[in-house]
Amino acid sequence: MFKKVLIANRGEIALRIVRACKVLGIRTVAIYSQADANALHVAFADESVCIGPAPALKSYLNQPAVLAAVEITGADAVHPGYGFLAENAQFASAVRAMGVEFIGPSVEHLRMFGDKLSAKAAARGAGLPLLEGSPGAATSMEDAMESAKRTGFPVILKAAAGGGGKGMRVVESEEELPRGFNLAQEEARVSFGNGDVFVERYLPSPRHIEVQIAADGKGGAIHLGTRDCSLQRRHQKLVEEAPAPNMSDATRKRICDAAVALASDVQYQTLATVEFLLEGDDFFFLEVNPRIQVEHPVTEEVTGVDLVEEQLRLAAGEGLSLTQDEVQISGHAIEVRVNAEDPWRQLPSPGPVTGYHEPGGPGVRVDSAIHEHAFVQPYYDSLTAKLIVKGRDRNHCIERLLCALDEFVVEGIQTSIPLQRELVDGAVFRESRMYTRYVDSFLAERSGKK
Ligand code: MV4
Repeated sequence: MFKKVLIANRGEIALRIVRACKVLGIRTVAIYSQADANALHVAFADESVCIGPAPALKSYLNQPAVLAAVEITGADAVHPGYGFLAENAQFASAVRAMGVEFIGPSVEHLRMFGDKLSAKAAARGAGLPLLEGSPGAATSMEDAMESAKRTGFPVILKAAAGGGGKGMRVVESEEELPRGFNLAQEEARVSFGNGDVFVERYLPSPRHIEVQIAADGKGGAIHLGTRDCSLQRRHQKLVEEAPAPNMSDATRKRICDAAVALASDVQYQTLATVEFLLEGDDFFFLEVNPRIQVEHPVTEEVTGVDLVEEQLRLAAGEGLSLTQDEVQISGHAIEVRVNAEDPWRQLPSPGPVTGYHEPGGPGVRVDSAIHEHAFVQPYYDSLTAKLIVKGRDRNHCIERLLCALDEFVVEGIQTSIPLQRELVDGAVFRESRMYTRYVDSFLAERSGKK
């Protein structure tokens, strides 16, 4: 096992990684920007190094500064968390070139899954169901039109280098295609420096279902069940749960087997999430997230597996700690992301926290990076804490969650909690009828009523 892990991240995930390392007897190094000198992840790590000024480009995304911190602290592994440099193949390669382990997939797999077209090709190779569309990048407007007509409208145009919704455009008809194609291509070029765009059949109201997998790099792979992340706004997830509700056992088995087949086929190593769109009993491969995800705790709560520990062991070459038969899903877990934002307008709400009380009681877990004297920085993502609640079944979990949300006090800044409380208390969520555009329609209806 590693002796000293440098955590190339901040906030709740940095703290989560510190905790997993401590349990395994690994020393931890925090890196921090000048704005984060008083942050909790710095306080709880064994060592810390300031790597630059507040803006992420000058600190957490500044590769030479992060690599210098690795060098001077003598860390033998780097955990990138999520976001920042977690899926950066160049960074992973630079870390490994120093003889230090990057706790994540190989550079080859980061490249494979960083490009949506090569990810789809890998999924096709492993026999996963895909949405019809262009065979590769649409090289011209004519090419895109030909694929769209063959697929049938509506179609969606997606940037090959995209992800998280950037560079996507829905096109309803032939007439709209030229404009949509040019806009998508331009947005892809500006955002990613790669204008490749592909065509896919558009599903108007699918569910977003994902499967957690863990793999040993030698073709051995297991899944840790499903999550439903359909409650999103502007591609930011608001509520996630495990297992995905309202799915037949047969569909659940097929989707989990598909995710394992892909991981096994490409000889993947470490953790990943395989994302799908689900419509009725049909599911379609979307993309692979080759990292620990924000919503990993709901899977931990229903499987009893510490995913960050598992990730550390896999990176150290120790292999999987359990077999597929040993993965047992029990009960239900829901996570609410506590974002520092105006819940109705989704505008960031940074500033000093003046009062803070975390909920408690059975089945309640809070992964947080704030406290009653914290300052929420304006420079970074607005995620400040995650409330994860477990119950014996979904209804029990919802009741516990509502109590916990009512107890959760954060003063001085606005949080997303009031919106999430209304969402999880509503009939659509209670009856597991969520779909990807549901939050938008909920908000449109709500503002109409006021
Ligand atoms: C789609 C889709 C409908 N049809 N692809 C959004 C993020 C990126 N991972 C893919 N996304 C979508 N791809 C086809 N062919 C709808 C979405 C989508 C979405 C997916 C999951 C959760 C929320 C979403 C919100 C808007 C659009």
